[in-house]
Amino acid sequence: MLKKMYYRKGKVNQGALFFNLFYLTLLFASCQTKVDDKKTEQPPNIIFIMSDDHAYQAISAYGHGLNNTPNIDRIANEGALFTKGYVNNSICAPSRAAMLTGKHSHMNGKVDNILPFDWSQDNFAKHLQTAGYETALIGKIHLDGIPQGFDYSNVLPGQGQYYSPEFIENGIKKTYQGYITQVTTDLTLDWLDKKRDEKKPFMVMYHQKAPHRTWMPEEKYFTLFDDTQFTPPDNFFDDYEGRPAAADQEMGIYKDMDLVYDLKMLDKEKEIKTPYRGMFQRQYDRMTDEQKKAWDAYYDPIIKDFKSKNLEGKDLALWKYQRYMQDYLRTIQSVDDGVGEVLDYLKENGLEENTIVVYTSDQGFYLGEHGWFDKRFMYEESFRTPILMKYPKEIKAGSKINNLIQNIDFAPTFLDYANVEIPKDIQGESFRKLVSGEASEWRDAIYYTYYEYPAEHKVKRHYGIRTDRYKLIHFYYDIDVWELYDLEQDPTEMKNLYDNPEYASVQENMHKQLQDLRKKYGDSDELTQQNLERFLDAKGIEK
Ligand code: SGN
Ligand code: CA
Repeated sequence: MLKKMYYRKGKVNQGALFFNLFYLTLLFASCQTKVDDKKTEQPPNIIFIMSDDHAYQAISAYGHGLNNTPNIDRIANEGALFTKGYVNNSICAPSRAAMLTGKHSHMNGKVDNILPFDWSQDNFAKHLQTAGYETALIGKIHLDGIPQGFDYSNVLPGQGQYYSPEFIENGIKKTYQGYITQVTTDLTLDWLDKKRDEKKPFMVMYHQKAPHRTWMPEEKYFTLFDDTQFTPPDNFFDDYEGRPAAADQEMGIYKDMDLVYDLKMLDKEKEIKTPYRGMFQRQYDRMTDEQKKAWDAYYDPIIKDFKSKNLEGKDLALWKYQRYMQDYLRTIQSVDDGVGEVLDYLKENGLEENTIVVYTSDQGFYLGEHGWFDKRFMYEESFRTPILMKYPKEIKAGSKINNLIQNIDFAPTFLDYANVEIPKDIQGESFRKLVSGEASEWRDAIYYTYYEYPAEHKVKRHYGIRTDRYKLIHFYYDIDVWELYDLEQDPTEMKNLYDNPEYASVQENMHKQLQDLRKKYGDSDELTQQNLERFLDAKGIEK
C-alpha cells in the first residue's frame, strides 16, 4: 500500500513541476488548522487483538513475574500500558457485545452467555465500514449469528477447539489442520497480506481462543515451566469469611477443577474417573496420530507419577495449582508468538506508523487468587483486564494510563481515531486524548453487572461500582448481601467492610454514587428484575 502511494507521489513530481508547486502552496494554506490537518491525513488502521481469559497477571509488562511475554510487552514498550482497565460484565459474550456496541449489557441486550445477541443493532465496525474502512473479524467472537459490520469474517463456532479447529468463514464451516492459535494468526496475516482492499484503511479484530479452558498447549511448549515452581497467591486457601457469595461458588482449583478435563490426567487404564473425562477425550481425539504421540510422550509420565503419589488435601490442591499454571501459561506463549508475527508484519510492510494496535482480553481470570480459576466475580482479578496499546503518531512510548478505563470505551475510541462521529447513545467514552496526554479529565467511577446465575460455576448475580479506592457490590436473587472494600487497605478483597461503623460515610457515599451511575447508564431495579425473568424463562426455571 505504502509503495503505491510513493509511486503516485513520484509521478506528480516528475510530470508537472509547476502544477506541483501550485498544489503544495494550496496544501500548505489548507493545513493552517488542526481540524484541516486531520482531514488530509490517511485514517489510521486498527488491529484489535483480544485473547480469551488472559489474566493481566500473566503478561510480563504488568510485572507479576509469572511468565515472559516479550511480544505483547512490545505494545506497551512502544505505546501505553493501562493499569486500570476493566470490563462491564466479566464473561465472554457480554464483554464482546459491550466492546462492539460501546454500551452496557442492559442496553445492548447481551447480558449473559445464554441469551441471544442482536447483530442488527449498531456496532463500531459498521460505522467504520460506512466511513470507508475495510473490516475483518477473525477467531473467537462467541456471539451467535452472522457477524454484521465486517467485509470478511472467519470465526469459531462457540468456544472453538484447540486442535484441528473449526471456523465459519463468511457463513461456511470449515476444519483447519493444526493448532488454533497459529491458525488464527495465519488467517489474520493472510487477510492482511492478500484479502483486504489495500486502497482502504483497515480494522481487523484478531481474536484468540487461548488461554480459555481447557488449556491445551502447543507441542513446542509442552516442557516450558517444567522446572518452575509457582508460588500460589497469599489468599489461595481463602476461608471466605464475611463473603457468603464467594463461599458458594464452583470454581475452586481444589474442589472443582477436573483432573482429566482441566489437568490432562487421561490415563489409558481409565482408572481416573471424573465427570468431564468424556469431554476431554473428545478434544484429545481431534489431534492427529502424530500430535497424540507427542502429547502422550509428555503427559503419560506425569499421569504415572500422579497416580503413584495418591495426593490428598493441601498437597493435592497445590499439585493442581502447579499443573493448572503450567498449561494455562503455555497456551499464552503461543498467543505471544502470534502477536510477534503480526507486529513484525506491520513493520516489514511499512504499516507500523499509521496502525493502532490494541491488546486486551474479554475479561481477567483467577490464577489461584481466593483459590479459584475462572472469572465472573466483580473482585479485581476477573473484573480487571489487560489493555496495552500503541500508535506511534500519538502515543508516547512507555506511557502509563492509571485512569479507570472500561471495555465500553473501545468503540468510541476507535471511532474517534478514525474521525468518525461517535453516536450519541454510546455509553463509553473515547480515551484518545487521555492517552496522547492532551486531556486529563476522566470519570471517577465505573459500573459493573453480572447476570449468569443459576449456571455453571455458580457465581451469584450481582452489580456494583468501583471508584479509585472503594468497591461496593450487591449480590441478589437467592441472597441479598452487600459488600464494601477499601482497595487501598485491602487490595486482595478479603475483608468485607459493609456496615462497619468506621466506613459509614464511605458506605453512604458509595450507595449514592452507585445510584447516580445506574441512573446515568439507564439501569434500575426494574430492569434488573426483567433481565432475571428473561433468564429464568430461557432456562425454564420456576420463578
Ligand atoms: C465454558 C467453560 C467454563 C467457562 C465458560 C464461559 N466450561 O462453559 O469454565 O466459564 O465457558 O467462558 S467448559 O467445560 O466448556 O470448558 S467464556 O469465556 O466463554 O465466557
Ligand atoms: Ca472469556
